[in-house]
Amino acid sequence: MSRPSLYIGLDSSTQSLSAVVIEVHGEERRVVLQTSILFDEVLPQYGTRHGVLPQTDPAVAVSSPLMWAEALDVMMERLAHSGLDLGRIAAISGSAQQHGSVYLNASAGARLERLDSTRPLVDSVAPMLSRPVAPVWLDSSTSAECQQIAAAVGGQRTLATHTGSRAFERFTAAQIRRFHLMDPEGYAGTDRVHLVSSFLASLLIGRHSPLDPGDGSGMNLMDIASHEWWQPAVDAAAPGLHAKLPSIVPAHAVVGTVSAFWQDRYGLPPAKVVVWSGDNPCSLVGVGLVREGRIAISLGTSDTVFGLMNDPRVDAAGVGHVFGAPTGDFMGLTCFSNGSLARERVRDAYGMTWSDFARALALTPPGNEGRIMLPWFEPEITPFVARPGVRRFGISPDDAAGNVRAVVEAQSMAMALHSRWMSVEVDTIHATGGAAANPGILQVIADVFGADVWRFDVTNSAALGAALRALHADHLHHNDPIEWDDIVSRFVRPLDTIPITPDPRCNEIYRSLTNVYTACERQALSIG
Ligand code: XUL
Repeated sequence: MSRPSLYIGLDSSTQSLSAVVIEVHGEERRVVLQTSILFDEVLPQYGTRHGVLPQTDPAVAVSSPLMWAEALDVMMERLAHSGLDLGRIAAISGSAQQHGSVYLNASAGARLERLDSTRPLVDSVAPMLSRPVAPVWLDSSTSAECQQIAAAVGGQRTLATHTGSRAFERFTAAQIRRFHLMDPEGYAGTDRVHLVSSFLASLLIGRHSPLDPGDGSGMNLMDIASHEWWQPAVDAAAPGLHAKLPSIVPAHAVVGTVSAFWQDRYGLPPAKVVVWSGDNPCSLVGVGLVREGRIAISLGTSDTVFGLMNDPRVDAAGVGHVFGAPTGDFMGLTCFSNGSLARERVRDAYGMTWSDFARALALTPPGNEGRIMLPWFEPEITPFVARPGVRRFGISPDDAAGNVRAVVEAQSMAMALHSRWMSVEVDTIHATGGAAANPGILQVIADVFGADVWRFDVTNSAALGAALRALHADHLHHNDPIEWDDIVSRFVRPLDTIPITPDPRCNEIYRSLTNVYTACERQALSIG
């Protein structure tokens, strides 16, 4: 009988680099290792807070590409010493926070080919950078550039129809444009603009890696239907940009093998490297969504609502995004930046623990007696709020329990309201992320959506999704394809035997409260 194969999924998220290793032996498939490196703790020399470099302007959010590279070095060393039989690694793929961009100079191509395995990876990477920092998805400083790009291509709707989203501040086109305008010399000295995903894949394979349609669709530059760069947007972003962009390959493409650097440094085999993707496309398969009809809610640094779509239905109101899915279909996604961040702020404001927070939720009535909060502690992506500030309607800041319920209800109603554009009939929700451990929060979500909520033990859903993509691509490569349903059913199982079900009376309450919430949002945004 053949030896079991290992597949590695890496996830470079905002705050950490994680790895999930799965073992496949015929019909037997299981996760054999999960491990994470928290950037702030393990690599404090870079000075990040929650993975982002401190800035005086709250609209600016950048991080360090060298920190991500060093984390990859540390992770590979960790895997090499984990006791795994490295010779059995069949393929590696990866996931990374979406939208972030890394700027490399013309020497990068040659330098990638001769990374010095006797020295830390960062020593070889530092001279490749044409910009020391990488803007990340939390950045909201590019409103002017968004307007300029939208105007140049004939308006937001045209841009959304082609690229899957209207112009968004954190999307790569606006970020590249701002770099070109603020630092023309730095832009001129840039030979290749990578996403975080393709940058890290390049370090693994020792040459410039292409990117996949899932991450490519987070740039406002790729034609969502043809998976090619959409020239009007590319031209609108910055001069000469087309030549600086990676190529786009299908999500199952093998882009190279683990380079000599890793073989010599840690004894890794020349395993296949499958193109990396964004964390949301990877999470889609990591939470088992390979067909239309269900959605996932990920309660993490950002809260995201996403689901697979058979067709690229674009959001007319412009809050949501259409990305490519690893299955070759599409996915709809709406992102909220005040996710765990807002829940933590409320918890901390009243000196609570998470248990106190859960108790406060349990002690307050669904609907909170009609009281509403808009929890915009930081700039918000959905709806777009440039200047943060918490708004309270009928609720006193002194009412600790009332504020706990208010933040959870507001977030749930915002998720329901701003995901309607996907036109997915939702009867089942897959909940993941840290806050999915709190059943009280999931009950509010079930009641607001009127849907069953299943919890999944996938704090590492993106890394797991990347490992599953590696498995899927490797089998395809050997003309032995495995159906996506089959792949996810072995790995993605709910934590509980029964779901959290909606209470019809509470669902009724939230139906009318969502109208009130909508009016509050509109008033706060001065559009109603
Ligand atoms: C999605 C988004 C975030 C990041 C988080 O559009 O901005 O979910 O991908 O890593």
